[in-house]
Amino acid sequence: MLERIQRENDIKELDIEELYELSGEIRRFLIEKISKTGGHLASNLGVVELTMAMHLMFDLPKDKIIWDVGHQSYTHKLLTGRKAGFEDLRKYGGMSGFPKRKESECDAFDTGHSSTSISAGLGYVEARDIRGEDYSVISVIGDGSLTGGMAYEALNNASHLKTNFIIVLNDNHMSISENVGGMSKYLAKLRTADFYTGLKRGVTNTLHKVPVVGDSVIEKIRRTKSSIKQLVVPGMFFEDMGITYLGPVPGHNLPLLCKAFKEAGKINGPVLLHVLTEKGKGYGPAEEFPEKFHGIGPFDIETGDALSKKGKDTYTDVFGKVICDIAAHNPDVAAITAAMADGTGLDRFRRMFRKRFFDVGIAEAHGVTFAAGLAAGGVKPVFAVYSSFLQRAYDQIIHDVALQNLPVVFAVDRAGLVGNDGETHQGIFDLSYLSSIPNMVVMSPKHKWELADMLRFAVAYDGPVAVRYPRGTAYDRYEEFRAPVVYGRSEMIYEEEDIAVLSVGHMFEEAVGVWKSLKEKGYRCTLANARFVKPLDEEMVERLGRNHRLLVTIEENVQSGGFGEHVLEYVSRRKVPLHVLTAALPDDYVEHGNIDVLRKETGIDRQSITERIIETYTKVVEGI
Ligand SMILES: Cc1ncc(C[n+]2csc(CCOP(=O)(O)OP(=O)(O)O)c2C)c(N)n1
Repeated sequence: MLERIQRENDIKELDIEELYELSGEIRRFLIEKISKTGGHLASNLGVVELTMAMHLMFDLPKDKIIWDVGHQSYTHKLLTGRKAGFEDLRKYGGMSGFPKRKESECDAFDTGHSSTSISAGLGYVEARDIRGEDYSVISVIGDGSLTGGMAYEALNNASHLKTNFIIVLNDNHMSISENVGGMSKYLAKLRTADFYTGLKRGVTNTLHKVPVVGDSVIEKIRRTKSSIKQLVVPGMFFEDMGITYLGPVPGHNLPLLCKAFKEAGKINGPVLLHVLTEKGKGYGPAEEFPEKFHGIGPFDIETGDALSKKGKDTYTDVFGKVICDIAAHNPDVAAITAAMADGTGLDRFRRMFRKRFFDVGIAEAHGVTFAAGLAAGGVKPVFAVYSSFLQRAYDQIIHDVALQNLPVVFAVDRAGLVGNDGETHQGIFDLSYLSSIPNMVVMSPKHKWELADMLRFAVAYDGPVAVRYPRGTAYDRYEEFRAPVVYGRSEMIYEEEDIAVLSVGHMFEEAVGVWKSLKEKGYRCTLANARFVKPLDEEMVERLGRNHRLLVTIEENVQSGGFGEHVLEYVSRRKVPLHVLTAALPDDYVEHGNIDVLRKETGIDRQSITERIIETYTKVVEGI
């Protein structure tokens, strides 16, 4: 059947038996491909029928399907003629793991971060209505993503609509791990309601047909506070906001899903279609361990075991262990995650210090202000968060934390290039956005021991402080370089003259390579580790200015506003006699791919940096 799907809307040629066959083929295809390339499996297996139903009931690319996060769009990609793309899924130059407008006309909106789909969908709806156009807009949001505040802002804003807008709530009661919070509990109650009696319009119509039951009775039912109302009119939370609730619909029943979409399409206003799906559906290991199969590397299909064996500690592992050790000795330390307990290494903390662990849902902005509140109340919060997701909370960091100089620790994971997740997930802006904030201290460790030392320093520090470290194996050489972390002080590793290489955090590993090749080629070269991006170690810059001609900064962050620019600004302002060469990422978004390939492509691999240094130094010496 899959062979017959060459492009969008081809699915409409299949009869019901063939459609059932297709759903099985899609699942087998996804399991087989993702077992080789890695990717998001469990969420995709859960939405096979839901995606098929949308493709059957709507007309792409005229109608707009907007995925939230977008990690569950693989079936959508298959049904829009992108089967061949799965060979190179998430590889450099290959197909993205997320919807991309530049990849297909059928991808209505780019995503990667959560809780945006209702806002974007509402924008489409208003644009459609302003321009007098005629198409359907369907935003698909998971129950996990519905923990993000933006989703509520959008629902609130959508309530006035008098034209159709379909919001599909894809409820598998899971975020990456078990979903959290009051809305999740509320949805759990709705799950037991019957789809047909749950169709509010149906209920209203039925009541109208009974002679003695008039509008007043219906109104009374709607106004009562009793749980009986819940049985008659489920989804009151949405209904009371002016959003028609339809459901819950069994999410693996294709005919029922199609019927529900037909109903939803008739409503002149916003409608929330509550669809119940199972994460990992159709593949035993993913059904049993949906968290493990949320995003996974290559694995063995028979056993479900990951093919890459656990190697050395990652920076995340080191953070997870050290923060538990710190908390064991300091009862004031609390940890916060925004739905990423495992990803950030806080799973152990969750088990060990239940009362001091907070999963706030996919709500980074709230997480930051919540941390500020904890700090104001005397607790020492450590917010472990991915660099790209912390972007969401820029104002909260300024307004709620830094302005009041509150001692919140930001453990900024996945800083720098992250690889296969691509543009939306690269953590390449944090040095710029954090170091522009007054009161903020920004550090980055060169190896695993320094991460431990910096975390201890950060927890003891009385003000806002960020420690940023990357994805992947923690560097475990140069253990002997472990001088105590001193506020605002960098670290000299090897001192010579002429050329000085000053690196930030994990780029130390590349810097060592650069330094070695320069030495091999006969250059005299100093190697130093910045440690602090803010405040800048001005003394070190002055010291290097005395016997060097070229200072090279190396960081995995965009050039604009990054460490190199801070050094440049200082050198220029204080007229330090140094030429500065900044190795950083260009003013651009970096697509998906292997990190080594991406570094090469963006010119921050050791070979490219070495070549640039030699070229620049030659010019400096020749006075060009
Ligand atoms: C702002 C932001 N924070 C965190 C994440 C990481 N993340 C990706 S998917 C996901 C869970 C989403 O759960 P849900 O919406 O229920 O989708 P499901 O995977 O269960 O289908 C999280 C936390 C993200 N993409 N964006």
